Amino acid sequence: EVKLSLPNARPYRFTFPLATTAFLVIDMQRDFLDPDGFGSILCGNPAIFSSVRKIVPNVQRALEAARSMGLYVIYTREGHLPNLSDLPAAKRLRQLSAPNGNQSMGIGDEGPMGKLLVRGERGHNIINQLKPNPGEPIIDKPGKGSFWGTGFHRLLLARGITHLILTGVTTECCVTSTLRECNDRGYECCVLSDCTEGFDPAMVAASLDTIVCQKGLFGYVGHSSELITQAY
Ligand code: TIU
Repeated sequence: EVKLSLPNARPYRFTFPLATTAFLVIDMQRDFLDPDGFGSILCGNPAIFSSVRKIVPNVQRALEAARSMGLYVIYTREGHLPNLSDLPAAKRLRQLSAPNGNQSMGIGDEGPMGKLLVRGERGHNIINQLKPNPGEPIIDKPGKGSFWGTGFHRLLLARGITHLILTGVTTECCVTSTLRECNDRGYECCVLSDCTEGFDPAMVAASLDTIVCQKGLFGYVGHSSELITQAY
């Protein structure tokens, strides 16, 4: 069995078997990365919002390394059915915004890239810079975590996945929700710190610190440079 590692990960070296590690690209959708997407409208702060874009080249490089190593690449997208039958009120009512006193907008409302966070709309799709390769699975999820209402767990079990390397947005929301859900199900997880971002720098930092607290309460935090070094 071939094992690789990220020696300088927090809280200590992350070792992963090549054959049973998945590389996750979480919610790198126009709705979270484009200035007129759901995330921008929700976040309401163009300066902070634009910081999520800076991880795109890092995720591109890490993804290419993962593919060249033969890691199992899995994408996720957050979004809802066009009739919103999978959108609970508890989510709909908490994901609204009214920037600059404008009319409040939420999931399912018509935005510049189609209905916000709705499957099949332009805003819902993965950004062009990170297009999935043919055959790479895309998990469409109605929640922040990747397990509820999806075939994600089945996919991991069918492949015998034991370890996951996580990238994507946002750190404080969908990335840590998925990581914690994976941790409860027995998966070893490592987030790449330069390949994740969020809508609040303090929350991003606290989210990453919480993963590694108590000698790795939820998992590891590593850097893409160490993954890339091993790939070539
Ligand atoms: N992908 C993801 O994190 N979805 C969110 O709703 N993020 C927020 O920060 N709200």
